[in-house]
Amino acid sequence: MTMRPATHTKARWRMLAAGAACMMAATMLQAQDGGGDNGPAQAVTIPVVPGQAVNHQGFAVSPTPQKMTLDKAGRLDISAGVKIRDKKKKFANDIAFLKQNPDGPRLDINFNPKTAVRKGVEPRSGAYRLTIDKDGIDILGYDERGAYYALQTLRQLAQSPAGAGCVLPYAQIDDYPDLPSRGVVEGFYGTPWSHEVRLSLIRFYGENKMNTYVYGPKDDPYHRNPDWRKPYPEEEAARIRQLVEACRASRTDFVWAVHPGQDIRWDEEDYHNLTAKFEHMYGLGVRAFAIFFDDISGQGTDPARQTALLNRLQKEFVKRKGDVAPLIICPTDYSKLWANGGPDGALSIYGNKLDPEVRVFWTGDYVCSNLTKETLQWVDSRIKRPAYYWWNFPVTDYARNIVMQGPAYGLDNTLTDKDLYGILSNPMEYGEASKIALYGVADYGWNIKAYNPMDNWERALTLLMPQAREAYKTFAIHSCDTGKGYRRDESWNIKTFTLADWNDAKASALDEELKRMRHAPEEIRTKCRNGELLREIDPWLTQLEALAQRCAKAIDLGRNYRTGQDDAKFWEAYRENLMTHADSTAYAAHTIGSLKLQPFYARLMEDMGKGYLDRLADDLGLSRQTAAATDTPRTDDLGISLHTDHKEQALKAFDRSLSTLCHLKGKLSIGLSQKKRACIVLAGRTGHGAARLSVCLMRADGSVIAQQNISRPYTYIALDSETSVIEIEGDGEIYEIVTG
Ligand code: 14T
Repeated sequence: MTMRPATHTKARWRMLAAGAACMMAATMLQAQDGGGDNGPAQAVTIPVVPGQAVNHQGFAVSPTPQKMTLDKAGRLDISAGVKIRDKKKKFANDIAFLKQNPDGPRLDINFNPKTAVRKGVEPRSGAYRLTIDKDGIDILGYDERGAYYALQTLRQLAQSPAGAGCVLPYAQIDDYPDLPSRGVVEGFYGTPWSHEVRLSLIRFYGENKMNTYVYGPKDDPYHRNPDWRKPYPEEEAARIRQLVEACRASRTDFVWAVHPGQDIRWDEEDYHNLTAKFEHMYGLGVRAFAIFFDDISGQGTDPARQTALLNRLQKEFVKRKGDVAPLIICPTDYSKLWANGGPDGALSIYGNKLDPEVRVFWTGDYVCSNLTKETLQWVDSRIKRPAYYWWNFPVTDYARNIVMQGPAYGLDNTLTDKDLYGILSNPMEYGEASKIALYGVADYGWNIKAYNPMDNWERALTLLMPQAREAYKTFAIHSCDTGKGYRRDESWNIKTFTLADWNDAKASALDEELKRMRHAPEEIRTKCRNGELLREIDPWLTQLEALAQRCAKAIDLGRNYRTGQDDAKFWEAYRENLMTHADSTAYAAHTIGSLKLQPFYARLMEDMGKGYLDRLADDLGLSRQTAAATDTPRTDDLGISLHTDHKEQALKAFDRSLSTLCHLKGKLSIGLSQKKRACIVLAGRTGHGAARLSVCLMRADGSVIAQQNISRPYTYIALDSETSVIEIEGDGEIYEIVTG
């Protein structure tokens, strides 16, 4: 994996932060329940997920058809097979889901633009009509792709729970895509997808009527500098050829992207290097190309040169070949955040000079942002064509500690192909786990008005993990927010609370969800049949369980806390439920539930900790004033003096905070400048072994009054009037010492 230079990364954060600022201004704001719900870290407001689950009565088709009339009273039973007439002999590999039977009801598959249009099928690639009635099944595509899509619809109906694999409702489906292009751009930083994952995704594109896969992984050296000029070595080349073939089977356009901008020279030699590479890719079967100029500096960014290059390639390569699709360009100015919108800016240069057939990528107002009418009006008026939307979702290369499992939302429902040419999602390096989001993108690009993000997400969960659907939902609902940049709603099914607004009903409701969370990982691990998906999400499943565990224990602690009984037991359980350094490190690497649940846990623990220390102080007759937390406790105020080689460390045992502790190795001597009645030591171990500490009480002359071992986390030591020094010695962690 290549790393970007630090300066680049910094700039990137500024941009992403600006994105978050815009999100705050969003009109659909989440109603914050009960105040303080999310703790101090959640000052941002995140738009709620639009839409809601719909009852599809057992027949869900993906993507949502434009017009579908089902007559469930009529049923065509194809359990004994169908008699297939594949007029053009193109679909032999697409009918494996059907049993064939020369005596069964007939299935006619045909496509032909003229006939189709005459019969009212939309005149565009991918359009089809599917009819199912007592006489059999008719498929008429506008083109081959349309007929293939009709077969996908038929397969989905047959495999629907209500169809039980073979009983179809009578149906008339007139369907076509809203946008010419729908699909995926493998354009993220990080480990590129494996060959197997790519093949699995390519199947998924076809099944869900996506028609474009742009291959442009940032960490493929033959895609960008230094090696974009070189042909792929034999093995890699063979794999690309296989991808192209798989795409052909999925009726998906394979677009090979080159990223030459960082070191391109605007001379004949590099022009020929580029065409030679294109020829090489053409030889591997590639028939569509993109050139990326994103994230570069230097002479490669020159929009006039970029334009001249693409125009020349259109003329001398694309047109000359005759069977190559128009080029796609990713501008250096791919987001409004830094795009020069002036008449001399890159976008206007494209608008005025770039071959009108060339498609132009656009990510929106920010790098990761919502798809709005405004952003398209802004860019389209400059590039003078409908932009090609590159959606940086569910990509997580800027927040690598999360796995994005949330709904695909933030896409305007009123757009048409006049506003944009297509939508491509830039996914995560976890290809299988990206399918939830891709299922949404497929649906949106096909039928924009009907797009219902929440319903789509619910359907995706069923499709992707039918064996453990509810468990996957539980995992997914707490795996949505990025924590930075492009914020996403998360955990919308729960209401959290604080110690101050504790409510038993809320506590038990949350407990129920936490129970589901605790059991979800095991359920998923045993029942999910997609091994690769399991491997991808495994570390987050572990964190889901741990998070649920500590939240549930925090609630239990809350119940104990509120009874106000047994200081020793409370501390033992409390300390057990603090995150160790290792816990925090693991959670930081694979974060889940960061919008609501982790803040809930942290806040509840903190509030209980403070309250508990106050209580101990009360018991020892200290005023709460004295016990109030100060960042650097003043030993004078506490009536003590400390004698140790590590005073900084030692002070942490007196700072009235349980979230800081003193790792004691050796001796800590506490001089009592005021008489004290008792001393409570809150100690413990993080990780392994019990604390091994001993306490020695001494008179002013150094003579010993008493000595005892501290083996329990909570130790109460009664002091007599002669005690003037408390010496603690050994190896262990002291969270707090309260004397009074
Ligand atoms: F080409 C673009 F449209 C684009 O989005 N480029 C990259 C993309 O590869 C990456 O996956 C995505 C999400 O992080 O954002 C772009 O990368 C950036 C964005 C920045 F703001 C790289 C540096 C930045 F400063």
